[in-house]
Amino acid sequence: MPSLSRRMITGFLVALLFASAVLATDVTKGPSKRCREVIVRKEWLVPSKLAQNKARYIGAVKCLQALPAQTSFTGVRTRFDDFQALHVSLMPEIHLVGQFLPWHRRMLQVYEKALREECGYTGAQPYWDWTRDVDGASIVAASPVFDPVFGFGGNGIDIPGYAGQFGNMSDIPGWTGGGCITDGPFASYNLSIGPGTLVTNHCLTRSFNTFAVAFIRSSQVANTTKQPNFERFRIELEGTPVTPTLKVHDAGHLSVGGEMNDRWSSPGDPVFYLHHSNLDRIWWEWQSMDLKRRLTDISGRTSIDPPVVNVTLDFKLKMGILADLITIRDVMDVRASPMCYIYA
Ligand SMILES: *[C@@H]1O[C@H](CO)[C@@H](O)[C@H](O)[C@H]1NC(C)=O
Ligand SMILES: *[C@@H]1O[C@H](CO)[C@@H](O)[C@H](O)[C@H]1NC(C)=O
Ligand SMILES: *[C@@H]1O[C@H](CO)[C@@H](O)[C@H](O)[C@H]1NC(C)=O
Ligand SMILES: *[C@@H]1O[C@H](CO)[C@@H](O)[C@H](O)[C@H]1NC(C)=O
Ligand SMILES: [Cu+2]
Repeated sequence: MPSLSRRMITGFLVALLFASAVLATDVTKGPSKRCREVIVRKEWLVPSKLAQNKARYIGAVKCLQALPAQTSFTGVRTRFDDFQALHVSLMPEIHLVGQFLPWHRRMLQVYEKALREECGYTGAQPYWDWTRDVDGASIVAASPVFDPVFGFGGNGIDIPGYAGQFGNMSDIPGWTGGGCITDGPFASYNLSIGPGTLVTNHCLTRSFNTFAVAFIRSSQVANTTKQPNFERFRIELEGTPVTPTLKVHDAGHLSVGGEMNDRWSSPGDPVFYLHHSNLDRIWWEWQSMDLKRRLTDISGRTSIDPPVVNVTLDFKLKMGILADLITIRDVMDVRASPMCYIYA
């Protein structure tokens, strides 16, 4: 009966609106947390009609690569380099620790803000849902993310015997490419930060890996989001300093390889921001399953080396001169200020 089902739907919608209103007042904690605008982060793979949006995003990244640096990190030339150098400078204290996900959430939001406020970009940071590309494939090469025209360009040229960008990773099989990328909008942009902690003028390299893709499939993501608390969730997503198997964070970096596989200088590949946005989305998705608990659930040690100090919501997320010093508490709810975005 159409009228009955319409009434049921209306009732359901009213209940939903009521629930979200309650939720909103619950989490925004007063006017200071309210956003002027909440932007919607979308997946890169969304097809053709967004070609123009893709071009706008890439145009904005190229704009950051043309603006002068503001930080005083050694070797920085551009605004794009500022973010890469910040990541290099903090590398040992933002990975395999409790602040890993909060810190990268903040970094992405500051990068997104720079694209919008300094480069006229009006959209949101896109994300790369790798599961769509690799559930039925054993290399990321066919992904729209690596399209030479509407994406970030493809694999690096073949270097015989290549085994990872920085350090010897010949224990991991499946490397292809390894050299400079030759197509796409970033083939002509040389990086000055990296590899590792070095400052060298070098091209953007990639080395698509056929082994690592097995660890960024839907089954791995599902295993991550089913974890009951943040401690198990973050370990399932990032691993521990001694991880028996690859987890989605590392596996995403490895699947692209080259600069992306460099734990220090990986933000030199613009795809870094799409990969990390997807990890951030998975965290938000996991938080959304139980907001009551998970908007405040944080754990993990603050440093790999002893003494063991655990993170709390008051832990500060360093951004150098790139942004104000805020705490983990300030990034827990992506819908509230200063984050102000959601995922679609
Ligand atoms: C990398 O390590 C493997 C063994 O783990 C070794 O056989 C190889 O010679 C090393 N390559 C380089 C360039 O150090
Ligand atoms: C870019 O770096 C590569 C080495 O990775 C070098 O061969 C090339 O000359 C550089 N290009 C410019 C314009 O500096
Ligand atoms: C799934 O997560 C559990 C931890 O809860 C872990 O022991 C297991 O190795 C994971 N499985 C896969 C396929 O990653
Ligand atoms: C840190 O947290 C872990 C659980 O996540 C706990 O077992 C440990 O006792 C805590 N250590 C300190 C020093 O608080
Ligand atoms: Cu990182």
